Amino acid sequence: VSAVMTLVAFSIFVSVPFLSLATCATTANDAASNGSLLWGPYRPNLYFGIRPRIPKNLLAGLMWAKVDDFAKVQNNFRHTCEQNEGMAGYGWEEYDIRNGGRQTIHDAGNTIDLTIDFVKTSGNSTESWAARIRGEPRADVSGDLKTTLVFYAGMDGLGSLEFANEHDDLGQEGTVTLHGKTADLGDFKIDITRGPDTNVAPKHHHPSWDSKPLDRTMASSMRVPSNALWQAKSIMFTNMKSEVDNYIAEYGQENPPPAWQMFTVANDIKEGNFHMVQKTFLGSFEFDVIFTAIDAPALTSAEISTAIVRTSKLFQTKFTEIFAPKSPFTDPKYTNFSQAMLSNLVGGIGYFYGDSLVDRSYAPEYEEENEGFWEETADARARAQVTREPPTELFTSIPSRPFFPRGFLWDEGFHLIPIADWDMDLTLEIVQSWFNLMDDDGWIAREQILGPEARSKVPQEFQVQYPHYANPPTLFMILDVFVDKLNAEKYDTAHATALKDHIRKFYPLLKRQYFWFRKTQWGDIRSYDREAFSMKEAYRWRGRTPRHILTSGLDDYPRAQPPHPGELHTDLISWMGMMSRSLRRVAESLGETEDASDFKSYENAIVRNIDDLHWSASSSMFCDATIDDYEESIHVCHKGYISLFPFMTGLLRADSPRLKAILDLISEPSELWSEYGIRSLSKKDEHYGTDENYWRSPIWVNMNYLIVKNLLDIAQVSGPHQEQARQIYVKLRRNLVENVYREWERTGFAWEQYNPETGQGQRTQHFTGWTSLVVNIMVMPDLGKSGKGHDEL
Ligand code: 6A9
Repeated sequence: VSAVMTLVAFSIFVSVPFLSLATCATTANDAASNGSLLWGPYRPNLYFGIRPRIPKNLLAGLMWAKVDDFAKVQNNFRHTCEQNEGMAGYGWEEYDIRNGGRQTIHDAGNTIDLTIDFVKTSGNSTESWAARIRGEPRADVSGDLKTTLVFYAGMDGLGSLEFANEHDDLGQEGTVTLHGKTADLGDFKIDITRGPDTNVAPKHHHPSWDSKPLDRTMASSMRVPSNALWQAKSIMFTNMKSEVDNYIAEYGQENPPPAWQMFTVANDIKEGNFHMVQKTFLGSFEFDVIFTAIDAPALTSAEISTAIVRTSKLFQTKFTEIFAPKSPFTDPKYTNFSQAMLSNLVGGIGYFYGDSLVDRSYAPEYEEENEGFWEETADARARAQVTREPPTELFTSIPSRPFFPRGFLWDEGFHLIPIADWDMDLTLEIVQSWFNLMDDDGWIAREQILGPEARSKVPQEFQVQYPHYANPPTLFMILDVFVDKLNAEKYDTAHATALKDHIRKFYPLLKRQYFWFRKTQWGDIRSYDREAFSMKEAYRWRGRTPRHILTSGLDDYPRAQPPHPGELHTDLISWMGMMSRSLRRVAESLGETEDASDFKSYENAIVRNIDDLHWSASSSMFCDATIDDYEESIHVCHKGYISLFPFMTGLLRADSPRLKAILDLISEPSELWSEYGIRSLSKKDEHYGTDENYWRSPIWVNMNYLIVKNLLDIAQVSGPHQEQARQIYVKLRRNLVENVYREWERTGFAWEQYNPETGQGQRTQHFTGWTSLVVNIMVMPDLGKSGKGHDEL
């Protein structure tokens, strides 16, 4: 009973973040009209959170906890995805953004496995959806498991939402219904069903429950500030706490109700903008949440069952067509794995809306012209004049639901590689959404931290974005995919025309961003004594500190020491080469011939200068460059991903004299090769595995994807290194897939990076962003000869 005291000591408050200036996103109506994309689990930071792709509208979510122990209930409540909640794996096993899919949640801490089938059905005019929520006690459960679940819906902004039931009906009618209305959605209802008769409520054995609904369904309404709605768990606890206080006032410490009767929201239906439905079950359970237009018949439980089966079949058929793994990954275990990886990537797509913080002071310190510039820029950042930019929207996939549930620019180009094969129109929507964020100069912020919910996950010093900081332009890799589609003969004319129209719409933005990169990230080549400078193609990331170039994406990879304004970066010039090439191809496909020839000459000059400025003959590798104490230009060589960049961005031809050295470096076990993938830094580098060791040895799947893909390209055309490339390709492809698979099987998760000595997944858990590229790697051709190519290396 003393535990009752501890629970009374909840530290609960609902903080009210800054008022946001509501502006209307111009694309909201487009979004609403794109029916099959309207609804989804677009709050991927939650285990299950639904919203439409419309700003300031309905938000729904699910929370649950095991309720057998006073002291633990508060910590047991699940809502936002967290890495430290003892999950034994969770995620989408099948998911197609158009139809829905199935998520399972293995909640070891609460000894329950949840299965959530989410299905979308489009009626005549309205999009409907249903979620079937099922719980099954885990094998190791002790005694009678009592689980409480709270489904909530909140109305952000203008619109109404209220219970249709009278207080007394609950439990008698079985279904609890919310009625709502917004300008975009019209009149709608949400039914929370009672579920089948197999559901059992815990026995009622305390006088406090004499007047409560027998099936333990409680409905509770509250009014909370719109911009605090995302704090649903605190809101619920606030509500629960006053109930708990009431129980204690009435029954004292001597005879309190058991935990599962005490941890309840108030059974209190009234006007408000936040409504909860709480259900408590003994053992396994099932119920549905159904969204339909108000005058449409709600989907019956049988119809939902049919929709679930149909959704699964459609997914399986489509998956087999597009992503059936190729040899040697034909075992069904790889198919399940691949389906889960793709589904988590697509199921992780979110819709974000909110204001963001930008320093638009354009302070002179940010010019980075002087030696020691990083001290000036650090000072300037400390004194930053931060403006709160008006709300923007972003439709994007994310690196990781528990840890980075928001958009990252260069991650997104990688995410869209599998997505483009799966759903081209979806890809266009996402690319469009990102390009809509571009400012007048051509800048897109690297990290999209929109609104207070997103900011709550980011330490303050990382919240502000700077309009002179770049990030690799990986969305241009997707433009290449678009152009490939256009050029593919089998692409039908209607699709090709639509795609071309889209690209034409993007085109001015692409150019604007390209010239923003050239204007802001140019490299100073005055101190370099080289020939081929007519085109001055050289580049330097802005925003570096002695230890990091966060803007490059390879945060702590070793670079020139100390930083110097005359430094030149191999990865950035390579990205610029890739960008020039894609733009040239886009311009060609649109018939913009003059532009195409301009981009072609930039492309050529970049390729020439990569060789001229970045190839170190003495080290036989590509290197960064800088200016030393004697004002001489020198190379800064650290074998690793940076030295592979001209290759990884597809700028080395099959007959390039540099290729042999690259292939040797990749395949050398004492340098980059490991049994689990290519390491970020050579084992022989003095910085190998040191300090943060983020990009200083671990294996990253996005970079490995580029390596495999370019090996494949070299292996498929005749050339002096074709056979060597083929052999490395066969073995690397196998190592990568097998390792990510093994770790997924072992831990239940995909990981941010993999340990080069053991292959173990590490850093961020549930990293379902670019690690999902294994899906594409599995469908690449097996170039192994007689099935044992892997033994030839
Ligand atoms: C800091 C801490 C809860 C780092 O995947 C996103 C990025 C990549 O773009 C980048 O290349 N990740 C890579 O080096 C993760 C960045 C996370 C920054 C957030 C706040 C959160 O604390």
